[in-house]
Amino acid sequence: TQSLLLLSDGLASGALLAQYELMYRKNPDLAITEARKAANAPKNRYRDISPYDCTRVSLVNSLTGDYINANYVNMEIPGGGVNRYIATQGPLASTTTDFWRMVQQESSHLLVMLTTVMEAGRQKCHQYWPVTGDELQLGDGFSVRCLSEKPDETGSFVFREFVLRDKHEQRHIHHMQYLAWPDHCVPSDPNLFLEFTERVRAARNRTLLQEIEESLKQVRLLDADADDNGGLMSERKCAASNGATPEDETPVSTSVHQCISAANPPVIVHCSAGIGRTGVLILMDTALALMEAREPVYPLDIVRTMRDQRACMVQNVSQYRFVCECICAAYMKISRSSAAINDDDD
Ligand code: PTR
Ligand code: PTR
Repeated sequence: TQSLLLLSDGLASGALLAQYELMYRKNPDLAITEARKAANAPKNRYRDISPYDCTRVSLVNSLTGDYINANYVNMEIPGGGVNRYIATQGPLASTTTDFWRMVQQESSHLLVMLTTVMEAGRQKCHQYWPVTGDELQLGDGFSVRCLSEKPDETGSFVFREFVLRDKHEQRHIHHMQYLAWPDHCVPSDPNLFLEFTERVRAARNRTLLQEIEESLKQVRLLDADADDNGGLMSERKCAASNGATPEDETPVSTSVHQCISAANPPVIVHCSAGIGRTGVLILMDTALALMEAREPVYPLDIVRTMRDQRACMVQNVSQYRFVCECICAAYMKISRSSAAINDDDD
């Protein structure tokens, strides 16, 4: 309630927006050098939108170098772990294989797309997936197939299912696309935007749960193995699978924890440049997670944390105002539903 009052007062007085205007777009202390190298420059969709070196995603399995215009964005939720994202540009035709290599490398299951391929007669993103039933060959036995494509009831979103296949593995990917949201703008309907964000949260939680179950199954298997081998095998294997050096004293709970954090893959979010609409969605999703954890929401602090990981996130003041209004609306929705529950109790 305190946060809600601060927010709605700040919006009404304009103070909130004035503070936003004063904030740096790019953290001046963070270097951007890789993006400017001659070999990497053609991999950027926009000359003025580049990833910081320190948080950029470095590809280990690309034949054309480790560079991609993408940053890790980690948002800590006190008492609730870390919401992990990768914010990236809409792939170019020439970076499509790199994009899918990133999805594979990061074990991501969820892709969120906040642009359409064409807007106002201009290409905003390469169509980096095949049509339903088709497979797109990405070279070297690597491919992506589209299993299904379903619009939602309102025609505002499209949901797709992909299978990403390499020689030795295959991975199921969910794709969620928001259709009616041109760049530099805000969505036409805040309720639809809230609904979309809630759906992204639900999809992430579903896949996260599946991953945790999978990891726990592995731990149980390894524990059974350890019983056979009389000792600490499970921790060793688990730590090794995380690239960590096993400590003989590692308690089992620590190894389970490591497995679970390895099972927290980032949600990959992109629009055209990967800053405006992508920033809005990550801000909203983080605010909802904070509300759920009963933590206060300070939108400007969230924007700063995001801009310390990818420059220019939440591109303009109208986008910032829009999210602040949506956060207020989400607060009201929560307080209405808890009031309704209290009424039921009476
Ligand atoms: N030109 C961008 C815009 O107005 O959207 C903002 C921007 C500023 C983008 C700086 C990137 C920047 O990084 P650099 O100073 O390294 O070019
Ligand atoms: N130089 C481009 C421009 O200012 O138009 C960069 C750009 C493009 C910036 C799109 C933001 C954009 O929006 P979004 O990040 O939501 O795709």
